[in-house]
Amino acid sequence: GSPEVQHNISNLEKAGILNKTRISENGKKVRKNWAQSWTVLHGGILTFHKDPRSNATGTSSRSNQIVPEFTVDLKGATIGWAAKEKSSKKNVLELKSRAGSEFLIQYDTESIISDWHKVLTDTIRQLDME
Ligand code: I3S
Repeated sequence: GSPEVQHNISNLEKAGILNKTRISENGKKVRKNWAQSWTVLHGGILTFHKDPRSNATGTSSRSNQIVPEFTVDLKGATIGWAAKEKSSKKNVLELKSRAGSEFLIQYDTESIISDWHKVLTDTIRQLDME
C-alpha cells in the first residue's frame, strides 16, 4: 500500500453481502454450498453469517441474518483470485485459513469483490507484521 496510509487492524473493517461457499474443512474437501452471506471483517476476523433465506422453515427472517455460520481468523491466512477450475463463476476469491479451511468468495460486481480482495490482503499483511 501507499506509505501515507496508516494501516492498522482497527481501521481494516468492512461489511457487506457476498456469495460464499466453504470448500474444505480442517484440510478435508467438503461439498460446495453456495449461499449469500452477510460478511463482516472486524479485528482480523472474518465472519460469514447464515443466509437468512436458508432457515429450517424456508421463510426469511431478519433475525437469522445475524447468526454467524463461519468465523475465519485471518492470521496466517492466504487470499487470492481462485484458479478457473475452482469455479465456473466469475470474480471468485479463494481464502485459506491457517487452520486448514478453504472458502470461495464471489460477487458479480467486480468493484465490490476487488474492494474485498484489497482489504483482506491488507489485513493478512498487517497481521503478519504483528
Ligand atoms: O466444483 P463443483 O463441484 O462443480 O461445484 C458445483 C456444485 O457444487 C453444484 O452443486 P451440486 O453439488 O449439486 O452439483 C453447484 O450448484 C455449483 O454452483 C458448483 O459450481 P460453481 O462452478 O458454481 O462453483
